[in-house]
Amino acid sequence: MRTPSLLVTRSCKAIHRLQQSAFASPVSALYRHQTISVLRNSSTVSCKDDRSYYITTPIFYVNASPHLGHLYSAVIADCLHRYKLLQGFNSKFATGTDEHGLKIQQAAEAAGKDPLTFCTDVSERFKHLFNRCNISYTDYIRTTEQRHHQAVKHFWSVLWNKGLIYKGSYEGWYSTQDESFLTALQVGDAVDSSGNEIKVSLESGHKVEWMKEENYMFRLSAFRSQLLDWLKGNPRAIQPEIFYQVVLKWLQEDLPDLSVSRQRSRLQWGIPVPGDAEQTIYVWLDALVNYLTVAGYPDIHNQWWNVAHHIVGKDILKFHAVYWPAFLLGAGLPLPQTIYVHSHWTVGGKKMSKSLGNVVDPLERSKQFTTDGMRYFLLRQGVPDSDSDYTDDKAFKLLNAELADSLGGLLNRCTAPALNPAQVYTAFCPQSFPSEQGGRAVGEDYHMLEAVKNLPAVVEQHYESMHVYKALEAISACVRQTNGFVQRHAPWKLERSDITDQRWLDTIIHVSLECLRMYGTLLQPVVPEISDKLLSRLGVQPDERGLADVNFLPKIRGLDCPFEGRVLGSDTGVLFTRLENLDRDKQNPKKTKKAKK
Ligand code: ME8
Repeated sequence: MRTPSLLVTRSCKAIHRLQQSAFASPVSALYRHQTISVLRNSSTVSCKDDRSYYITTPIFYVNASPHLGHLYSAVIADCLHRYKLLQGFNSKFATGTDEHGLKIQQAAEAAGKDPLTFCTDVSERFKHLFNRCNISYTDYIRTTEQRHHQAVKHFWSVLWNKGLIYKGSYEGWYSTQDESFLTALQVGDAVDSSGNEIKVSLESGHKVEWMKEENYMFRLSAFRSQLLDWLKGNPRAIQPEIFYQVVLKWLQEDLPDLSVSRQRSRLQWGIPVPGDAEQTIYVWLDALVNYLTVAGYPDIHNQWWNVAHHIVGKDILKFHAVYWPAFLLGAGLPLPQTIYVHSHWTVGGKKMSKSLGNVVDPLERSKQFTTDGMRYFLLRQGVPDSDSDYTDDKAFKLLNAELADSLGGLLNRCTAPALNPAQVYTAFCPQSFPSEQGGRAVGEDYHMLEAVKNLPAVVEQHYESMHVYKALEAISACVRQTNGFVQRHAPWKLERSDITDQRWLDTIIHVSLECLRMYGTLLQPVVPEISDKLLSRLGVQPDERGLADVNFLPKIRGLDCPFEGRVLGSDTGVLFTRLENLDRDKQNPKKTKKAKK
């Protein structure tokens, strides 16, 4: 029988060979992707060069300022990126702006600016928001950059040389707002704000116009069965499952060829079709290639392209789960590992939009709730499978309850000079809290330890499937349990002059500090500043904060605890200051006063 390590080495070599090989046909590209997936899944230990990870957000249109939904996608991606770094991966994280197309051309005209100046201004606003919210991207791509033009032109030429693009004519509906072509079945009647009858996209509600043009078409119809094979062979390629099912359904319907250029006379703001200056490349083909540009395409790009994961909103699922994989198959490139789809933030049950005037400004809110507060709220309340409704009140309540009271309260208790006058990571006493019951700890305490010990595995599973809210729910439940543990044993009532009581008090604090160390470590991807403050206060050094360093409560297993006896960090500041909801307090002064008592 072959040993597992031999199998792994062989699988790794085979994956490497497949990744390096050049493929000519769409079928072989699909075969390569599937074979790599099978080999990866068959390896019990990850290959060395598997320690790379590449995560992307959509690149955002610069026709308007960023809103809460844009920040949400960026925060999810940032959280996964930071989590992968904690796991010891070499992670690349890209975000940026989508700057070509009719929509941008018109927005620049309306603003009376030349398109590039207009794009630069708005792109800078996105960058400012992301920097302010600790979005730790490693690459910020703008589609107006030279490196991207080169990648798009090269990509187009590959498809053209394979006979996958042909000159034809398109006649049908087009939505400039969505930069998308629609069939008659996707269009309905509506009335605009001036009372005129118009046609709109049934999916987005945006206005559509009839368009008839000579342009270039991509043979999308030729890829239907390969796309189906890909999805059937990779049921976790699109997550969550409901969106996977949506895509399967689309692929069972008609899949007409796709127009991939516009006449230059109508659209100047874009990349010209190589060899035909009368045509401009369709903005979605241009935009999707950004993921390759960042990976290094057309030069060496395998290291990143083979481990690519996309985060997208449900509004752009078809572009990412149908068009993009078809383009990639056509170009003989591997398909993304995962497309993580999230639903939308609504306000008053409606999708945020400028015309409805219900856009939530993420910059203003991140000042109000703090950066980490905003990040925590989005990830704790945002559910990928269904839309979440935003209200300020929800944010106030959640952040005060979970960050200020529960987590902050626990830290306060364990570090309060009254209970911990020496300001140290107190000692654990095995007689008070033996590994089996028999000391002063009770059954519920052992349950709590079990839950905290299992937390890294639970959190990992939820982070990996983009269910960050479930990871945070699990952490929050453990924090409550730890508070319950302290409350149950009321260390402030113990008799300090009694040596056994003093040892038990130190043990209660030691256990609670160990729990806090666990929470601080696991929360780093979500609330980096709060985690840093928490871990620093516990005296945990920056090189002791990886997932591999967690090693929860070793003393109960008779092992040394490197933290025991250490002096606590000197910053005694509040972990998360309670937020005052001034608007609500103004409306309900009595209620607020009472609540404060
Ligand atoms: O579609 N809730 O850009 P875009 C949650 N340029 N997320 C939201 C949201 C909401 N209400 N509104 C927007 C484009 N988003 C293209 C993408 S990628 C190659 C090109 C997020 O500025 C969500 O991720 O319209 C959505 O898919 C994306 O912003 C759309 O941003």
